[in-house]
Amino acid sequence: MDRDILERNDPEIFQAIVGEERRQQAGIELIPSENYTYPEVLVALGSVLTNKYSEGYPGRRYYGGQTYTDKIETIAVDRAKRLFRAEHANVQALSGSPMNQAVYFALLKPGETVLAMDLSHGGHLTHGAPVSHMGKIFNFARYKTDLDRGGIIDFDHVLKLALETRPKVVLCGYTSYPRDYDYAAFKRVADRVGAVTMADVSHVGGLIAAGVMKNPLDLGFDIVTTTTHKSLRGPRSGLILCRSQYAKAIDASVFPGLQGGPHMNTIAGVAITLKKAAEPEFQEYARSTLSNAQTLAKGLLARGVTLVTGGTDNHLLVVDTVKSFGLAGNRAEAILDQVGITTNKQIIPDDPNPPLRPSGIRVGTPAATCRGMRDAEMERIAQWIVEALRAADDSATLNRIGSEVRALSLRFPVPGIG
Ligand code: DSN
Repeated sequence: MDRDILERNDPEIFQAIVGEERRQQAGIELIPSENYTYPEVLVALGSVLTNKYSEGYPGRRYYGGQTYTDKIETIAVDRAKRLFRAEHANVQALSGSPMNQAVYFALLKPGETVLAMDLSHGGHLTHGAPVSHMGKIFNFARYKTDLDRGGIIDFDHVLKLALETRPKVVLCGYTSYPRDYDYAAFKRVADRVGAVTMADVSHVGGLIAAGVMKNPLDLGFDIVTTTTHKSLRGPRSGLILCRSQYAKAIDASVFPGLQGGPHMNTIAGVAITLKKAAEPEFQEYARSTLSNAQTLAKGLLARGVTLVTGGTDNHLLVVDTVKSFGLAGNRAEAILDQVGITTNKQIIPDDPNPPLRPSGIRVGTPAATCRGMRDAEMERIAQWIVEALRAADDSATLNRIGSEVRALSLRFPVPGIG
């Protein structure tokens, strides 16, 4: 960003950006779906590529002047295929929701059935929440986790549901599920009913790219979707990876089915991200993201906190704040905001409370790990979370924790903030 020109010509927006930079630098980001992208990606996002219309695909565009955009998109596609061992990749989805919508429209007619996770057990809005357009257009049948067995998925139950509802798509992959996914078991269910297998791995896309979590494409899945701005550390975008037999339908569904011009500045940022994700430093980052989540979980459990499923296998934890602290999730989120620790309120499985006043919060380690925080910091964060939520209305304690959080945060620079 040419900062001077913006400061001179639109000081209101400039100051808001500076304010957000200070907020990000002075606090600890624990929202599991957030991360800090690379400075190189910020350069691409702010480049002249944003001026260009590129409807179509490389070599088959509806506008002229595509010498460089074709090159960029081809590089992004090749890197995505290589990194995820995919037969085909589409890099044009503008973000997570259109990415999943494009897949549904490629595979289903209105009214056909998708078997997906119940929202309160970790499923995503685009996995057919009744308030979403997708929930109205397609029919979503729901499986849940088995809380008596540590939050695993009961595949006898999933199979029974599949035999009853005959889904065209069996979908796994979630937004607030702290365990790994048993892709092989999902595939067995899908094969029994002749369904297409789809995994939305948006949360763990970076961990899969780094090879520290299983890749559903290696296990025979047909279609995998992932956003690029979570554990992958890229710009806000979506990737659709699939077997060749679905390539044509997926591409046509993204454009012209659902979208117009792709955001070429973002696609350049995705290409940069995918190159970085193939480097050894990224594998080390992904390993640390997982081990930090273990340390954070241990620190919370040791202080008597109730975690949904009792722990985590990935980068995120769901804290039952009602059971642990007698606080609704929105209250817990607000208290932690006050001390500079950012989390998000979260419904827990079969939550009796509504989404804006749910029973929990979600915390995760991708962003903090990106800044270089490790075990010692995770242990300290667990202590602060518990102290702050127990203190609740005690402003002296919250002020003291707030100063400590700020002091620690300033020691760990946020990438991209100069
Ligand atoms: N909003 C994302 C998340 O926080 O998980 C999913 O869309």
